[in-house]
Amino acid sequence: MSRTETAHLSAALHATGEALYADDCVPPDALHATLAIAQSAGGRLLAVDLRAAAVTDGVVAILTAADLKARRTIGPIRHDEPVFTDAEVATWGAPVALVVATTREAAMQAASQVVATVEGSPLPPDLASADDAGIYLTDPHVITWGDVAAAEASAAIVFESEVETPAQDHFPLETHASWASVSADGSVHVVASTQHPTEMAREIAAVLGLPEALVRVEVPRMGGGFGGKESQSTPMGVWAALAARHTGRPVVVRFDRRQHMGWTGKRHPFRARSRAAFDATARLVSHTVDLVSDGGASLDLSGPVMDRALFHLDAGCFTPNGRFTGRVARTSRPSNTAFRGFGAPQGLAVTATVLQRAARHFGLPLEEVWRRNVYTEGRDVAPYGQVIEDPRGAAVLARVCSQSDIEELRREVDRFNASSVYVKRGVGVAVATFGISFTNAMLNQAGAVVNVYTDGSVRVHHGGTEMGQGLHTKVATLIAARFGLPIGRVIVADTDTGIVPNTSATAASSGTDLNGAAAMHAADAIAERLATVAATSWGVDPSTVRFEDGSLHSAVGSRSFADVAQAAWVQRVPLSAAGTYATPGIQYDRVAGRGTPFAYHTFGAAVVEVEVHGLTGEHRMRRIDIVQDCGRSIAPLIDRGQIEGAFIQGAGWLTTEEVRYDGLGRVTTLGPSTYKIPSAGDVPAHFQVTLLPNADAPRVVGHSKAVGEPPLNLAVAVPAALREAIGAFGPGEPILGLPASPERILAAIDAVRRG
Ligand code: MTE
Ligand code: LUZ
Ligand code: MOS
Repeated sequence: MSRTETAHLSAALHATGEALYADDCVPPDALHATLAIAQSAGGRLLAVDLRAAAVTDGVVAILTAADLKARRTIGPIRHDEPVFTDAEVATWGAPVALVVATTREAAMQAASQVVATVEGSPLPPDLASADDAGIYLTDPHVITWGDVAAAEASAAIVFESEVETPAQDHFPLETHASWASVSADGSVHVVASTQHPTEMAREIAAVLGLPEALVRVEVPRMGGGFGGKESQSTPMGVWAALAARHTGRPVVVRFDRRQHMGWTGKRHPFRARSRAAFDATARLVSHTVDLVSDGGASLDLSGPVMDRALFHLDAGCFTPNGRFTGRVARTSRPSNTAFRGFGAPQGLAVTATVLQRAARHFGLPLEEVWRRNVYTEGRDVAPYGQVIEDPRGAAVLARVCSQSDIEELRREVDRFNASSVYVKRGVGVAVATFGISFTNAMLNQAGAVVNVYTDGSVRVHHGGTEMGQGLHTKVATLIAARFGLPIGRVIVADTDTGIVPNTSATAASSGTDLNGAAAMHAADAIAERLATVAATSWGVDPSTVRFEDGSLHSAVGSRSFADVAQAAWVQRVPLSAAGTYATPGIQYDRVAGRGTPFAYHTFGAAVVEVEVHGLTGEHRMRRIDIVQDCGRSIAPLIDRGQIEGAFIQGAGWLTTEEVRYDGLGRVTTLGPSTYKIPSAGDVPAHFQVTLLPNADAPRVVGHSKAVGEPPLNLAVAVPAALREAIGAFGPGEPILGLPASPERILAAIDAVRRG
């Protein structure tokens, strides 16, 4: 199986702007719907006055809670989100009505005329006040192991730290959008921008009171999801379907950037209180951490996000004793949700900060402290009891240190800092060990259908969605290689719950692992049949038939793939197959805090050099080096793109991106003028990404490893580098608030100078 550098199958369409997204194919007779919100951050809804809105030009219908005839609430885990608010207003964006009109402008105009009367007071507006008031969405999840008291008693040093990590907007270029139409037989067809078409279909069926089999959700492609469309696209489809049934016409619901940013959830802010004990050799001997996250108004996916944060508090480091607890606070903010990394970056950020304190205390380079602590053979049991198989943290770290020539880099930085008064440089290092699998074991399953046509072309349907990450390209690459065909002969169809049902979200970086394996099972079944057809014609054993260069080969001859497909059809041998996959060997007991939640782990390491301006607090990255374990990469170009994109997205989270809320929990950063995601100019000229060589992962499809989220975690190297640079301004310990805005960097420099 040869692997060439396949580009993203949609690369040309993306570049020319010809790629089609959900709302590019809205029928011309479609109506436009938009939400009317309570215009209040919380309390009890007493009345909704629709009179002015109803007489606005172009308005066709206005739907409210009174129009709900079956289930009235939705939500990915707990059904605690009203489709339309009829009692508690929990957050600013609470929807009280859906205004349907002939144009988007008319709908927006009318929606602004809806008047809701709300009485009472909102929930706490932020994590700290909710925690103080004891308002939570979950019970604590606790993982304890070993003997903390004994470990601390014999430790060389114990650090107490408080670490807060901020929110982050997903900022997909394509905002939320779905449109729906209803046929005469009552069946519902939805075209949606969602990572989870099955959940959307299920919730539409429940809210409309229909059998799931009558609801079909299709996903063409997304202009980015980043987790923001794992659960929070679902209501878009529900609203569109309700309105389509009510009016008998296709209806499109889309959020503009202000609505998207103002009304939808972000990455969860976290607060951590940590007690970390090290022995005299700078090895962690115990770690006790209390995590609280800001869940926002409803539960959404906050439970599993907290679980993943707890699982990644180990930072891929062997910690013999400890206690991790996590609890989700309830606030008036829009419900926070999945975001690339899914809690893991928040967990890693805590322990990475602690390791850096240890490095400073022991006078060791940060990479040396990582080296002494990462899982290695024999020091390889995670806090949750799983043995980390084939740990590669030390390998990626060693490679990235030599790739970046870190010793020389540190010498140069020291020389520079010795002669530069107002500008200082720093080097940051991080290792990211990321567990692959949904932590809820049942979600780790997938399905696919493969059709071979008599001309030898192949069409693949699988349950995953394409959001730019290259999933379809990877699946096409796998199937093409299985059949020995050029990738151009394999078409991956748009995702469709009518063809592959009961899917999981395309999330947890497992899209290729799960759907690729399911598609391979289907392809294997067809390949065996084709091999038998060809082998019979040659009088050889089918197991000796090879698929290569567009043909089937044996010791006695070759026939083209198309020729064999045609012969199979003539012999009435089926050319279609369905395949499924379920990850073996995973389970987790949440009460015991023990199990094997992950199929395997991925490993990455980064070295970053930054420069900080002491008068303005501005900084820039000068160099980034990354080594990432992608197993045997299925598509190296795509993996490289994922690593670069994820790292820069993580750097944005920790530096320039700052979601602001007012005292009611309302988002005030509603567009790119006030919310700064990184752009091409923020990427340094030296940005070197290497895939760990000879890294086959034997039990994963194509012997590859997942890549979508893990490298985002490596961005914790950026604040590490900033702290080193800030530390060069004076004698004090650098303590840096996040995101590391110029104001926070200046404050940290000030404190360091004062000692
Ligand atoms: N890459 C692009 N271009 N756009 C995205 O929205 N989402 C990320 C990652 N890479 C995303 C992306 C997230 S949050 C996940 S979980 C994975 O892609 C999902 O896809 P995969 O499982 O196929 O890797
Ligand atoms: N979604 C989910 C996820 O439901 N469970 C997970 O473990 C997960 N991990 C990463 C991203 N999304
Ligand atoms: Mo990604 S946060 O798992 O959608």
